[in-house]
Amino acid sequence: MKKVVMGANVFRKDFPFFARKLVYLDTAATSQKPRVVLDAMRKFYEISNANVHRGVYGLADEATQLYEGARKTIARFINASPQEIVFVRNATEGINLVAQAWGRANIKKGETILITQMEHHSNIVPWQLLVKEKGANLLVATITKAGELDVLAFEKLLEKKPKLVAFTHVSNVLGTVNPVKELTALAHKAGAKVLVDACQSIAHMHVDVRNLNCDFLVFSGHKLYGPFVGVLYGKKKLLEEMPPFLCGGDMIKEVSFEKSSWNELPWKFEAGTPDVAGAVGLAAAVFYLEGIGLANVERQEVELVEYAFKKLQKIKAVQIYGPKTRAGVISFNLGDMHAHDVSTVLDEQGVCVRSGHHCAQPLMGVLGIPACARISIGVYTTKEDIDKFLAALQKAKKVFRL
Ligand code: C6P
Repeated sequence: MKKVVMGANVFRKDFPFFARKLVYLDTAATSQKPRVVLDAMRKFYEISNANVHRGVYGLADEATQLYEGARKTIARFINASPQEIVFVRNATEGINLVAQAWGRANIKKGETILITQMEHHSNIVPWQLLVKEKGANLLVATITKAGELDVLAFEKLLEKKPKLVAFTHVSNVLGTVNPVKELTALAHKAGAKVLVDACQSIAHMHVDVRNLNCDFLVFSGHKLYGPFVGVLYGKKKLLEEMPPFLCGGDMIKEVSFEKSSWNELPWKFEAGTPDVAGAVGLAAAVFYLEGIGLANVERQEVELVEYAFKKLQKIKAVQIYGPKTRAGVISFNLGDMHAHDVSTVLDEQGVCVRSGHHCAQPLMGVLGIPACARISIGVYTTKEDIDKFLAALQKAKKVFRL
């Protein structure tokens, strides 16, 4: 395990991206990739490239071993079994898989699904389509003024006995860290299954599906210092009971013109040729992060986000959204300026921050704003990055005469 020296970022040199002299504060949208991930993918394409689960020649077996080895690594990382790990394109596809395969088989007319006001569109729209098709209802748990889930309101809605509760671990706008284990226990007590969207937590804190006891969990590899591949975790029994989502090659056991039967888990849910290099790269990202240690990552990020939060709070005309205790995301507005204008002025100074509705339009409505700007950090973010951002923001203030 690498030694973590607080205040001095020892990880930045692992990321070739930073040859570009940019202040990259958009890790919540996607993270930069360490050299070990890029090398693992390059090596796969250069010397091990073959399709998986098909050929019986040595090279094909080598590719299959690498792919299935990657699955074992991801499974160990979140304390699941490899059969419970389905490779998908991204978290969005993972949620759609659950909505279509589990949801269509289990949600009936008049039944309910419970989400929260702080969900990303990916954890709203698939459920909207499902309830529309089934004549079911979508309930939404409110957040407090501070930007935390209103647990009492959540518990009240559980009295309506939802079949499924789907919520984010960390809000991509507010940075709020939801008490997943407690919420899951409450939902289970009410008889619901639980889906956790771990997109914004997976790279920043230890996620253990057995400990959380959630039924499904999704995340995107590209936010975990890996490539554009995603992961769906599902409890084995549930995945076994579910019909397939996408159909075609590799997900079948036997096919005739009349009927087909399905492959074992997890391949039942992986139709067609998967992103093998993506899985290999994601496993390399996991090894990289484990080398640092998730506890060290969290400690470093909490310290940095506290620093940024305190400094931002002191700038007149800055409005911050979300609670004080948060993960590595701070959304804000500067006076009445549109967030896109703020982001553009920051960009002119080499500072990359996201602006807009952050794929959380309903949450923007709750906050009473059309958009906001957002900084988000990763293992490579330095105090110097934050200082440069703050200086650029001061300049933006001048430009806008605030
Ligand atoms: N949020 C952001 O800038 P995909 O696009 O499938 O990889 O991830 C979707 C997603 C789902 N849930 C949460 C909580 C998310 O933050 C995201 C992606 C990015 O905030 C891009 S919109």
